[in-house]
Amino acid sequence: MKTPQIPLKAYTPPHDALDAVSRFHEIVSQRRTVRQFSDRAVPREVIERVILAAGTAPSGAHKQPWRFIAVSNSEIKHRIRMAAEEVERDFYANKASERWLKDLEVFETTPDKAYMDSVPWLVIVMALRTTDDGGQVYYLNESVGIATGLLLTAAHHAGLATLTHTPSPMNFLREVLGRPEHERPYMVIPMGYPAEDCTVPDLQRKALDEIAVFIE
Ligand code: IYR
Repeated sequence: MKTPQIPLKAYTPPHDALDAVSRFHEIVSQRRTVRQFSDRAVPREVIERVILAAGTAPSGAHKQPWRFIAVSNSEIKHRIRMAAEEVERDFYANKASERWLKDLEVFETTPDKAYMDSVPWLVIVMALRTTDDGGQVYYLNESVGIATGLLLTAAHHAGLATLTHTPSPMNFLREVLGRPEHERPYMVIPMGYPAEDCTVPDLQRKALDEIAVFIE
């Protein structure tokens, strides 16, 4: 059966294109990865919408090969923290190269992930290695990467701070969360308001001529 075609409802911004994209850039340029979170509550409805926004991502053959596990349960957050810290202790003590540790100095990261207890939500992104009924998926990393980018952007748009955390290995998540084999843990994303005294490293973003090449 052929999928029916419908007319595209094209999105027209309320401002001209340059004005619209400039406003958007202004908003997203304020996003920073945060490692100090407030315990201020975030309603579940907000997280639901953020996830719905992530779920608008394009995906290979529209298989939508992602699942977002949103955890506010203190006991489960704590179990994730404990397991993640164990993995990170091994990373800092044994796995990371000298160069890697040097590159991380500016972020002052350590195996201590105390914010995983205080942050109101941990959103764990799962990449589906097959569809839920065992079917093929395509361009899995690209698809889930785009969805995760939208998740971070939607959270930022709602005033929420995020952190992209990839403890490695992170198989423990499937067990702690009771998730099936075909869900591959992709990223752990603490999501909440930044702490009032939150600081971030003074980093600069690359200029346009460093990230873009125009061939006209
Ligand atoms: N996963 C570790 C180390 C770490 C690695 C990178 I690359 C970062 O950009 C930040 C941290 C941790 O979370 O501490």
